[in-house]
This record gives sequence, structure tokens and C-alpha cells, in this order.
Amino acid sequence: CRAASTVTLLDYGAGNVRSLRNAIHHLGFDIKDVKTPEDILSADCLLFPGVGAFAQAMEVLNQNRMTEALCTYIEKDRPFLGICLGLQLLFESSQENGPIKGLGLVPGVVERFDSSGGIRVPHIGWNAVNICKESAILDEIEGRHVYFVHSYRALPSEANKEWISSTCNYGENFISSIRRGNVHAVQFHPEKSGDVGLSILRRFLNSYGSSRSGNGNASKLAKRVIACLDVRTNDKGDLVVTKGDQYDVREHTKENEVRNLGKPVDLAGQYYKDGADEISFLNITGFRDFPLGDLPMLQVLRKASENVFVPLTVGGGIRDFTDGNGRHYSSLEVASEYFRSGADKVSIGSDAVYAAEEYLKTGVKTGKSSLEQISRVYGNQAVVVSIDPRRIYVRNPDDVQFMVITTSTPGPNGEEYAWYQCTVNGGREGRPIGAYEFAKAVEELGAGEILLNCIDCDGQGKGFDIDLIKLISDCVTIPVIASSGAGAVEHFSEVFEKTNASAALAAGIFHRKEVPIPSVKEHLFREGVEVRL
Ligand code: 1PR
Repeated sequence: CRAASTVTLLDYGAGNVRSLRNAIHHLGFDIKDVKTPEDILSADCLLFPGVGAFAQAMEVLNQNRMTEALCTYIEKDRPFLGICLGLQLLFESSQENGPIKGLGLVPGVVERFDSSGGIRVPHIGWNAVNICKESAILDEIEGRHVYFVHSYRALPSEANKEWISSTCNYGENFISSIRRGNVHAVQFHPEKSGDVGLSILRRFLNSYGSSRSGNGNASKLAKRVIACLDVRTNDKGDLVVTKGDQYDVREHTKENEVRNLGKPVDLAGQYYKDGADEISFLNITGFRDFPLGDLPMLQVLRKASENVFVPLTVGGGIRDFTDGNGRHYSSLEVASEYFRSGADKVSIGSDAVYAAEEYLKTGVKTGKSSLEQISRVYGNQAVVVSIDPRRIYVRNPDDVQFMVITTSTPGPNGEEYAWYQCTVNGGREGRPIGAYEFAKAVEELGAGEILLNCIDCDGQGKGFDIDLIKLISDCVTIPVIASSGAGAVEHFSEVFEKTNASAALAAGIFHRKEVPIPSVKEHLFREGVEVRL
């Protein structure tokens, strides 16, 4: 790529490559898409952002006769950068829905993280890497955080040690990047790793600079701070960021208008600059509107992803839908459109509740729910399940069939026990399922992460519901995002100290500029919590 201003991108259509495209354009390069195997062989500089599941990626490559071209290109030591699955596919095989044969260029088998030691899988978030050999493109990132999202990894071994340029520690040391000659591949997402990631891409695109080696110290996964934008159309028809009090987003005035706290793309850009580790957009009226009819929301994602280089999650209305003309859209089509528009993860609320209820009733995984289908095609790291629970106090733990906790704050009539009832349709309807039972069920059905709201605490600024977050983060092995109630920096350190949450999300305090994101990060850092600064 030394003098190239056009780079070749191998996008086999499995998901969101938009962020990488945006990052490449942002760095001043044009993109040529691979359409035939010959395009690979004639490339000056090839980027391969693997997205989705290993088996499907290999199937598409084989079907399109690209496997051989890719192997030839890499064996000739042509400039190459593989990303995420684009690294894994270089290995001999993967256990993901397998064993499935890979390209076989790097010795080793890609296997699932071992969660028996208590780590959460998928590995989602910002982790520092240990540079172990000269890599050129990774120069100066020793100890800096980069963004990972994956459930499978390759381990260092005698056979592949010549390839390894960095490792990362997540319960064990796994391979975070490889390099041989002009061939590079990274397990993390440079296009989602903020300034550090952009500088890696820039170095690759501008060809190689100097480098240094590190000592391979262990590193910790950083706790994430996430900004959430609840988005809906107001009564004038404008798409606005709104914010509720216990999910009520209307002003208590004569006009009763929808609270308007800003424009989605502007606020997302601001939070990225402020150091948010991720941004979530929740289309809060998605349960009654059809998201693919909601073109402004897709437009918001497209625009936001042009300038925001950290992960974007979008939720709201992900379900099967039949429109007024009788045209049926599957939830997978809805999710695919979100991914194509720039989302890295989708978040499912109401539809996941119905799927979990059915699963708990029958004990059968049909494979047909939106959660199962999207997870199967895009991998569980791309599927968040959003829970909207409400606290229900009870006098006696045997009063209900759901998991009951002893509360730290007694109920209005002195009740010492409570359970958390799941709701659908933006908190409007309570369902016969507890948050505990739901969380365990959706993990089994393929959720990669849980966004844990709490209607009682939403917008109150009195802190997160520690009882709830502890309950859920202790009962699943996937990452849990604590949400609802943040009002001060201390609430963030409290939730990380007292629970096993992997991330904390807030909305109101950021929108109203009461507590800026850098203050949250600095506070966490001072309190000894690992964060990406
Ligand atoms: O059910 O799949 O269509 O998804 C709908 C999505 O929209 C769900 O994720 C649901 O949580 C969300 N949603 C629906 N109605 C509302 C509402 O507020 N009326 N917002 C809503 C949920 C809660 C949080 C909020 C935190 C932090 N918003 O995301 O951002 O509570 O707020 P805070 O820091 O100000 O306390 P589907």
C-alpha cells in the first residue's frame, strides 16, 4: 500500500463492513470491492474484515472460488490486513459449529474461550494488548485499549509462535494479532477502537513505520461506559433524542410534548469525542412502528457511523413483520438492514421475551425466534437482549414462582422480598416471566450480551439497582450492561465494585450535560477500575 490511495476490500456480504469503509474513507483512501478471485490476485493492498460465523464465511469464499486466490495472495506476501474473523480464517480450522476447515496458512485451531474459569463469553469490550514482536502497524499501542468482540480465539503455540505479533489476556493469553512479512491480521476491530484503532489502520494504509517490542504482561478487560440515545419521532415528525422518567418521555406540561434533548447524530458524535466506549440507539417506539419503514433511523445509523469509530448498537422493533400490502419481512431482514446501515450489534427487547416464554414453556429451541436466527447468522456477539424489568415487592418469597431476592431497600409496606417482572412494549405490559429466568433463557437461546434496564430507576439519578444487577450478572456468563439510574460518577464505581457488570450505561446525565463522560472515566480510573482513557 506504500503509494496506494485505493485499497481493495474483500466484503462477502455477511454484515457490517460500513464502519471499516467509513474509517478507510476518513483516512483519505478509496475502496475497490472484490467481485472476482482475479480482483484479489491483482490487489495492491487487501483488507479482509471477517464478519459473521466461520462456517458461513468459508462457504461463501469456497462458493465464489476465492479461497485459492486468497491463499495465493497471502503466500506471495502481498500486503494484507485481516480483521476479527479475517484473522481466524487464516488458521487450520475452527470449532465454531464445527470443526470447519479454514485457509490453513497459520498452524492452530480456533476454539471457544473456556468459560469454566468464570470469564464471560463473548469477550466484548476494550482490552489492552501485549506486543510480542515487531509489528510496524501496532507500534505505540502497547498497553493501550482496543475493541474486541468474539467468542472464539486462537492460542499461541510452538507451531505458530513465528506468526504472533501480540497477545491479549482474557482468562488466558490468546492471539490478538499476527504478522509475517506484509501479512497482518488482528483479532480486535481497529475501525471500532477510536484513535488507537484509526492509527493502526493509518499505519497499515500508509505502509509500515518503526516498531518496538514489549514484554507480554497480562492486561485486564476494561469496564465500558456506554452512552444511550433513546430515539423517537416527536409530535412534529422530527426524530429526536428523548429521555424518560421511569419510561415516561412526555413533558408534564399542557402540551404534553415528547421531551427533546437533541439530535441523534450530533449527540453520538459528541459522545464519541468525549470517550464513550460504545453508543446505543434505542428506537423506543419500534414495538409499534416498523423499523424498515422508519428510514430516518437507518439514516441516523449511516450518518453516525461516518464519524463514530466505536461500536454502535441499535434496538427497537426487531421482529417479524407483515406490512399493509401483505409483504412479510423476517426479523433477520430487519437486523441485516440495521447491520448494513452501520450497526455493530442489534438489541432485541419484546420479541426476546416472547421467545423466552415459549422456550421455558416447551423446553424446545425452535431455532426460529429472531434471537436464535440473528445469533446463528451474525454470531452471538452481535446480539444484545434488552431487559425492561420492574421491581415487584412481595411479603413472602413463596408468593411467586420466580426468583425472589431479599431487598436492600424494603418495599412501601415494609416488604423484604421482591422479584423483577419482565415487560414488553416499552414497559407498558408486564409478562409472566422474571428477569432472572429470562436472562438465563436468552443466554441459552444465543444472546451475546444483556442490556439490563430497570424501569423503577430509569431517569431517577439515584444510582443503579444494585440488587437487580448483582442478581443477573451472577446468573449468566455473558456480559451484562448495567443501565438506568446513574446520577453521579460514584454510581459508576459503585456498580463495578458491587456487581459483576461488564459495562455501565447512562443517558439523562450525559444529555443534560450534568456529568460528562470524561469525568466518569477519570473517577473510575482514580478508584482503580480498569478503563480506556
Ligand atoms: O421491544 O425490541 O422494540 O425494543 C424497544 C427498546 O426500546 C428496548 O430496548 C427498551 O428498553 C427501549 N424503550 C422502550 N420504551 C422506552 C421508554 O423509555 N419509554 N427506553 C425505552 C428504554 C431505557 C434505557 C435508558 C436507561 C438510562 N430506555 O435505555 O437509556 O434507563 O437512563 P438514565 O441514565 O437516564 O437513567 P423492542
